[in-house]
Amino acid sequence: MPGCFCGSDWSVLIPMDKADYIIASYLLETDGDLEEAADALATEQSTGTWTDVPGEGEARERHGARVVKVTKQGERDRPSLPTRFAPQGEAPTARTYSWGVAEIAFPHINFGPRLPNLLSAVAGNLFEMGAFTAVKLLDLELPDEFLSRFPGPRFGIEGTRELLGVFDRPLAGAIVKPCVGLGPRELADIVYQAARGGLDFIKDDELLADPAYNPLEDRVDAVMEALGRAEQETGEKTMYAFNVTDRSDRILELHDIVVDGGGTCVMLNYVTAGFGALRMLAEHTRVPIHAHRDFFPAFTRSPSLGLSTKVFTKLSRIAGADQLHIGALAGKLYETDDEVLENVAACMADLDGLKRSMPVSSGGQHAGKVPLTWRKMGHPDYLHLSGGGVFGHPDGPEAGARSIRQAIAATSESRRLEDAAQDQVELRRAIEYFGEVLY
Ligand code: CAP
Repeated sequence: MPGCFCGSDWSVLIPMDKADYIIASYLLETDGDLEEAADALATEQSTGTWTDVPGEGEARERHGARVVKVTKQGERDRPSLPTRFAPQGEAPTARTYSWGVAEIAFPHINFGPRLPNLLSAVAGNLFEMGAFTAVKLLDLELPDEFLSRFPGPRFGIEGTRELLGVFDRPLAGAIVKPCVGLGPRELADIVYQAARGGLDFIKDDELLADPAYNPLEDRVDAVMEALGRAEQETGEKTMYAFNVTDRSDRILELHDIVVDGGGTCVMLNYVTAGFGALRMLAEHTRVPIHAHRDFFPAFTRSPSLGLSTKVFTKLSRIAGADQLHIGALAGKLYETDDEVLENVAACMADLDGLKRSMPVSSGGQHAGKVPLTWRKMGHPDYLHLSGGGVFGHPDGPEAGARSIRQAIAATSESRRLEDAAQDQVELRRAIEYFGEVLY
C-alpha cells in the first residue's frame, strides 16, 4: 500500500495546484489502521486497486487521489456496518474499530464537470469495501474552477420572488393532497380554492407526474385556467410546480408541455431522476425548477453509510435547482434542526457567484409552525410548504391557505398567533385543529 500523505502543507501533499482538486471528507471506520484505510480509499477511487498494476505508478502523479488529513476520533468494540470480515452482532473480540474523519483530495481532471462521474469517484464503489465498517461522505469542497463549469440556478431566490412580486416575507405554499387519485378537474378545483386563500405557490405531490388518469397536459390546462381565475379575484399570482419526473428522454418533453401550456414552474424528483437529469433540465428550462428530494434518506439517514444531506443539497444547487427541499424545523422528518440548517446554508452560501436556491421547508407544516421556522431560519428567504396543513384544514383549502398567510402576517408584525387568531377565524381553527403553535 502506498504511503500516507497526511499533513497540512498542500505543496507537499499534492503535485498539482489546490484548484485542481475536490476535497471530500469522510467518516471512516476500520479494524485496521485508519490512515491506511483512508489511503486505500483514495487509491481504489482513483488510479489503483487491491494490488499493484503496471502503469499505475505513472498515472498516480496526475490522477491519484491523495489523503490530506486523517483525524481519529475514537474506537468501538463492534463494527458499525456488517462485513464478511467481521459480521455484525458477533461478540466483542480483541479487535477494536477506529473511526475518524479523513479528507481526501480528488483531481477533477479524472471526471470533469459531470456530477454522475464525480459521484462515481467520491461516492461510488467505496461503500462496498469490506475493510470499512463505516463510510459516509460528509462534505465536498469544490474549487471555483470546477464550479464555474456549472450553470447553478437560473432563477434562484431572487428570480422566484420577482416572478411572484413578493419580496419581504416567506412564501406561502402547499402540496396538493390527496397526493394521488384526483383527476385534472378535481385537482384544479382544490388548487383554485387554495390559491383564492392567498398561496404564492402550489405543487404536485412527488407521487404524481404523468399518469394515465391525470395526464400532465390535461392537468396543466385545468390548473392554469383555475389559477387565472383565482388571480383575477385576488390580484395575486400563484406559481404552480408541475412534476416532470420521468425517464430521462421524456423530461424535456414534459417541461415543454408545461411551458407551452402556460405553466410557471416545473418540479423534478431529482434523486430518483439523477443529477444528470437535473442539470439537463436546468440548461433547458424557461421556468424555475422545484427540486424534490424523495429517496435521499436511503443514502443519508444512516450515520455509518452513504452521504450527508448537505452534499445532496450542494450538488443539486450546482446542477441548477431554483427551489430546494431542506427538510423542516420541528416537522415530521428525521433530520435534526442542525442538519436542516446546514441544508439551508448549502442553499445560500457563497459558491463562486452561483445564484442561491430558495430553501423549501416541508414535512408536517401548518400555520402553527410559522413562528418557529421563521425564527430559526433567521431570514424570510424560504418557502413554507404545507400539504395536510392546507388541504387538511377543517374548513377546506381556502381556509387552510388563509391560516398560513395570517400566521406569516402576524409573525412579521411580531404578534403571537394566539392573539392574531382572536379575530382571524381560519388561523384560530388551524390552531385548534392542528393543536400547537411553536415559537
Ligand atoms: C409533505 C410531503 C413532502 C415531504 C418531503 C409529504 O406533506 O408532501 O413530500 O415534506 O419533504 O408527502 O410528506 P405534509 P422533503 O405537508 O402533509 O407533511 O423533500 O423536504 O424531505
